[in-house]
Amino acid sequence: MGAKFLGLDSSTQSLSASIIEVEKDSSSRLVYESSLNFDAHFPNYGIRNGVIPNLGGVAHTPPQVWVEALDALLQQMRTEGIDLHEIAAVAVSGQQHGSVYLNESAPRVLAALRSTESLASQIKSIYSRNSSPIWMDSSASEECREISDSLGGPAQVCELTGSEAFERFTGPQIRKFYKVDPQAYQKTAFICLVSSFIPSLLIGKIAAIDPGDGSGMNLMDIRRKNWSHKALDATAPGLALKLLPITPSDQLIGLISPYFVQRYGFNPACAIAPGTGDNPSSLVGLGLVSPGSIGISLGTSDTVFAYMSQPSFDPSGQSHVFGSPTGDYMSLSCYKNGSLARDSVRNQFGLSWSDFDSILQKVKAGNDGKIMLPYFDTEIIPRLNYAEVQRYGFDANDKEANVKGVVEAQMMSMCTHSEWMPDKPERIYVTGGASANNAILQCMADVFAVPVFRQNTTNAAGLGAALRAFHAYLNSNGRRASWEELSSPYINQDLNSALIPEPEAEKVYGRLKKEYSKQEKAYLAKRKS
Ligand code: ADP
Ligand code: XUL
Repeated sequence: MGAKFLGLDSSTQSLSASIIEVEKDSSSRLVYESSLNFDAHFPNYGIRNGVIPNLGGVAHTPPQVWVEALDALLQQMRTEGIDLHEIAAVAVSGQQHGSVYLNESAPRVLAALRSTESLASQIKSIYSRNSSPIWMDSSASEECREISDSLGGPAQVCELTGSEAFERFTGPQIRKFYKVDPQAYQKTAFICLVSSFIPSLLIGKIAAIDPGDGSGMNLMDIRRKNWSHKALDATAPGLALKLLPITPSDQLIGLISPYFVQRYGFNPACAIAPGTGDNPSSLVGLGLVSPGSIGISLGTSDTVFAYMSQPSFDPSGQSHVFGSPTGDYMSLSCYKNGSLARDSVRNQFGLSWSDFDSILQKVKAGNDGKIMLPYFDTEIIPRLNYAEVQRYGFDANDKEANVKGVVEAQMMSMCTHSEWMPDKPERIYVTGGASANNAILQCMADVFAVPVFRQNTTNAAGLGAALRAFHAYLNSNGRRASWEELSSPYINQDLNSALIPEPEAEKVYGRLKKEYSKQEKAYLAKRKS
């Protein structure tokens, strides 16, 4: 039996576990997956789809949900008979940008956890803020402007940090916290991301942030991969003292804390690798460790991403450059109207996924000229701080047109807005909950006009985390395995199982993409005037 590595993915709606087993020749296979949905397991927090509902543009989650989920998932794994003693190393993938605010008692409390009591009950006093702003928050526009002005304008912020200032990015959120509640900000001794908070619980001390998730903050110098003091100063006073230095992705950050050894049977020698964001983690989970293919994640957010050897910026300023766990870079475009927009159409008409699927297949490519702009919620691309679905040639009651319209719009928007990415994709690798849906993937293949490949799992972020744990573990033992080698067992090369563009549909979308862009431009111009 080979060594095992555990990836934990703390995403918007759930916490998931992925275990890989490694053979002597370093090849590995996925041997276990499980997931725990936040809404279903923790109804007492009143969250919906992982978020406190009805706060307008504010999107927060109580971090205690993520903490309770960690205990509950490990307990569930034990109950299923998983021997956690076999795990050699663990890495975490976290929803990006979300931040957790801790007071000065945190290091003491984390170092002294007793295995007889739950994590949540022991750490409830370590927060300087009870809820965490997450990536869906769109309420920090003023702070984005202030940071941008102070750093010389949007282009300068992008050149320095890899992205223009965005509402959901951690820097603008920290600035907002400092302005709204300066006393609580003052009492904050440490600021973590979701991807460094969970590892902090695992090692029993505050864990550092890696370049992959650090680049989602508007605080990290994207080329040097350390904090930019100019950006920190533009954000909030004393911020440097609240952040640990950025840690390289391939170096272990500690051993698992005795709490997890005693409570769940982990081996005391089990090592913890740095956490990173779910998109950087998916990048390596999908094997995107060199140019040529793109990844699309159809999770709560829809994202389009690709490996880059050097930073190259979106001229429109709508997308991002992040660090990649390989030590290089990645491009990323993110949409807020992803799964929840598809869910909203499905729920409106009371459809199952299989009904949704049948309609998508039945209605011809092009939706008889009917076009939707799918802004069920505020949007990131294009940047909109209001929700307003636009329907051209149909209304909200037309079931077929709405189902086809939402998916076509999402695919056409992702395709047209990722044209800036340096490499033209030859293949798309997909992940995320909705990547289980063939009809959605067929529409993707037709719109992008390239084959779409699925993995054995819909959670590349969790798989990527397990692979990162393995990579950092090898590195710490003086063995440098290439990312190509580590990720190759998971790359689906089988064209027979891929979704192939249909020539007629491809032609239709060739025309319709132009029409979609025209409608989008006209709508934005109308809203501006
Ligand atoms: P996250 O990781 O962001 O929490 P997931 O990747 O787990 O989210 O995706 C969750 C979403 O997957 C749900 O909101 C749901 O809309 C979508 N989903 C699940 N199954 C299907 C399906 N068969 N077809 C389309 N969408 C699906
Ligand atoms: C990426 C982004 C989302 C979150 C949640 O910039 O905001 O994809 O990582 O998954």
